[in-house]
Amino acid sequence: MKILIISGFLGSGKTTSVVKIGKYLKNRGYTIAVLVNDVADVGVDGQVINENGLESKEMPRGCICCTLKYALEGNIALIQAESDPDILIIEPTGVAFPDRIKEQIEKMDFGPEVTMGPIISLIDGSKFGQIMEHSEYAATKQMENADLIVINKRDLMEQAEISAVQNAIRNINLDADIFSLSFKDKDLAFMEFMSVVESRLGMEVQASSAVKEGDSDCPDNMCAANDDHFDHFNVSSYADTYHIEHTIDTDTAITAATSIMKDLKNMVLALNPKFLGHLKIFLHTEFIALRISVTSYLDNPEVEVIDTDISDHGEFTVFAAVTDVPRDNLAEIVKRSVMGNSCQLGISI
Ligand SMILES: Nc1nc2c(ncn2[C@@H]2O[C@H](COP(=O)(O)OP(=O)(O)OP(=O)(O)O)[C@@H](O)[C@H]2O)c(=O)[nH]1
Ligand SMILES: [Mg+2]
Repeated sequence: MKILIISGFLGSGKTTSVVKIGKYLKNRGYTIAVLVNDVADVGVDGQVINENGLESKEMPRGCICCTLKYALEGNIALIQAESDPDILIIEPTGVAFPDRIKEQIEKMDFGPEVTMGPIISLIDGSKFGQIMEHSEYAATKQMENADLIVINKRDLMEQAEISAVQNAIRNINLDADIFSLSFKDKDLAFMEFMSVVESRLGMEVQASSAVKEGDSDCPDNMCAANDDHFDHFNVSSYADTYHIEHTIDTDTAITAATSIMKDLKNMVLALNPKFLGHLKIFLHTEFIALRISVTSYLDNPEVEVIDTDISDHGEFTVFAAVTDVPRDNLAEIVKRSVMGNSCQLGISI
């Protein structure tokens, strides 16, 4: 089993890339499992990944690079015992440091059958300036120890901007292969990227000792996490799941999720007009599965309908992880946006 870590700040496109990379590798004949870690009490990404036809296990409530390292060990052992896939893709939280995770896994005793593949770090190229301005030290750390760095969301960038971000990243990491991609769209560059990923997955058996004990220069206190607050990016998080007590049609589901997201974004803006992070809603009913995301003060809510065969009772999860807003306020505005809109749209939860 090879382990592929796909890291990157909140909203950089990790889950989107996990789905795309996972499906690609599955089509190439590899067996795949995904382990996904969300910062808040309730996860969203595991549901999105499952709906896209990949096996995933979710680890909510904390961060696998600090508070959840023992749970990480237990989950990898379980996956090894249960399905022992060719490739285990790990999506850490957006506030995790990938070299810490790699270092911890290498200290765990899974035997020679478990080896590390490359660390992939994503950055939302269209928000590179804002992210570096807010959290240069932590964002730099996420890119420093990556083997492959992807400037994602190329579709939102001009060529000159891509080149400038490439140069800035080259100054941070002299050795990594740097790609600019759009994981969301069909993109020829994705095939080139995947051929490098596949060849790295093949050769990493020898390279797996690259991070040795004590190599990580990320001090323990940088990963301090209390009450869903992650100090190094000053990110707080809150999430909750709501059951819909009756059947709702597809239009009502989309309208409800979009209105909740619009209100939530406006309420976050009122508390922090320059917020970064990720507001996301995952909703499914017996007719539809969809997710909506906002990854900063600059974004408009984006609805993505997921092509799925799974038909289930109505339920949705609202997740918020943003910079410089206290967790209590986040909890309150998530509840207010959900209650206000459900009531207005006649949805009982
Ligand atoms: N325009 C554009 N949007 C993208 C691209 N990749 C991802 N997105 C969008 O960015 C938002 C966040 O994507 P996710 O894949 O959920 O990001 P993430 O890094 O997994 O987020 P967290 O797990 O919450 O940290 C979603 O709305 C995606 O559709 C891309 O290449 N271009
Ligand atoms: Mg994700």
